[in-house]
Amino acid sequence: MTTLKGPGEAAALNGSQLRIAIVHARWNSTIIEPLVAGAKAVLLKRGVKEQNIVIESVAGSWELPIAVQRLYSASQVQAASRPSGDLLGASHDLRAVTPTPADAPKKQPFDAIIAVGVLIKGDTMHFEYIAETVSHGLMRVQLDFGVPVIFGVLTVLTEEQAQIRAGMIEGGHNHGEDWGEAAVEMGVKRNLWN
Ligand code: DLZ
Repeated sequence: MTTLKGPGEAAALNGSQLRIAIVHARWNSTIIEPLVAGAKAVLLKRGVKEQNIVIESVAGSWELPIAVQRLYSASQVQAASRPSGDLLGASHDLRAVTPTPADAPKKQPFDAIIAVGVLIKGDTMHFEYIAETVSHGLMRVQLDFGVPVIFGVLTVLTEEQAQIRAGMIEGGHNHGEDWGEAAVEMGVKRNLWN
């Protein structure tokens, strides 16, 4: 079915091989919390394993681009320095090779990162500067690093608009769920297109 608003249905996606990060701002935390919960619930529904979902926070939305950039870089370094099928302990003794337990976190770079923030317009120009700069910053990270960065930043004029988009008000819809879907879709497709 086609819808006027929203992304519509993607083909059934299997996120079981994905590692996904959610980085969220702490400003406007009562709205951030349901958005993050909604995103995480969809990741789990799509098969992403709990241990492969990393959630980090930063003070405000302004900090999101650098946080996404550093988290992704760190995940690349980790993946390069620690092969899967891990050698726990004595790495020269082949008898010490221990298979990675099924519930161990994956050591691959993140397949997608969701950046979550809530910017509410105030009386000054802060909103405009932060909204525009953060949008550009997140786009830059995703293109420079080739990792999908899901734009989970609400830029709203009132708190009520944000609450509607966090599904906190009757008739609203939790956009965090859409961000979770987008992360799985882009994680899977990015790996196909590699
Ligand atoms: C300063 C500020 C203001 C006024 N409003 C918001 C907001 O609505 N949402 C948000 O995520 N962050 C806000 N911040 C904080 C900035 O993003 C940033 O954390 C600080 O300027 C420190 O760099």
